[in-house]
Amino acid sequence: MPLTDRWLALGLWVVLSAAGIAAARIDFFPPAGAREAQVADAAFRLLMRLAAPVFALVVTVLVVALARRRGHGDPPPDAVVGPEHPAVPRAWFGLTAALAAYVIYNPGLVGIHEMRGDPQADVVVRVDATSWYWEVTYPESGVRSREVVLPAGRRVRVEITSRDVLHSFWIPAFRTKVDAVPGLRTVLLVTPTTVATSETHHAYRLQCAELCGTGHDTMRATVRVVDEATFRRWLQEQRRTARPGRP
Ligand SMILES: [Cu+2]
Repeated sequence: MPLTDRWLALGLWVVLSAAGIAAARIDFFPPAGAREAQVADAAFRLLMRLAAPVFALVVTVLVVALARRRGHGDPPPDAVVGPEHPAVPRAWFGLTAALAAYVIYNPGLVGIHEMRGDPQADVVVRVDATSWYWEVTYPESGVRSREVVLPAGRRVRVEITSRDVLHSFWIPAFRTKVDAVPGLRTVLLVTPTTVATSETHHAYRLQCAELCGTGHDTMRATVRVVDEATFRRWLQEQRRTARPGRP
């Protein structure tokens, strides 16, 4: 390849890589309302920064091949089949394999440990999915509700199941999502960080994220993250006003 083409290719790669790395700073997501959401967003940004130079190199090679290395007609009988420089594909394979191994470790294993490594929780919430609504129970206080009320700054263990078909528990502000499976109690550990409600931001809603029938899109519930004193008062209030058989 002529020297000018090499410089052009290098320049294109640098510009595309820089654009990809800069794009990782854009706020793609709704506000992160939980410690786990911050971990997920940091993982996304790290993966984007690592992937940008790799993808930029693929695009650069493609552009150079199309613009400068096109042949005309049939290839000559003595055409070289295979790489011009055998060290290049070997280095490419080694580098991308090393990157893949690294991202399995971080943010893969490191991120899972940060999100789920500590099984301790301050509050337990049970969520039962039925086509097409959610029922929320606070077993420590015997309260049942149709909205999810959580204390900010406390680690919450959400135990999820379904009474009929597969559903999925998803609060966009928390990022993480867990299937509601009939016969199983799946677990989501989350630490809400910000006082907010469905009225202040639409990302604070419990939304089914598994296609479950004609009412799937309407299968949502209000989410309210409140300070701990308000949470305790709400539990007491619910207990006082609860009637047998009333959800
Ligand atoms: Cu659904």
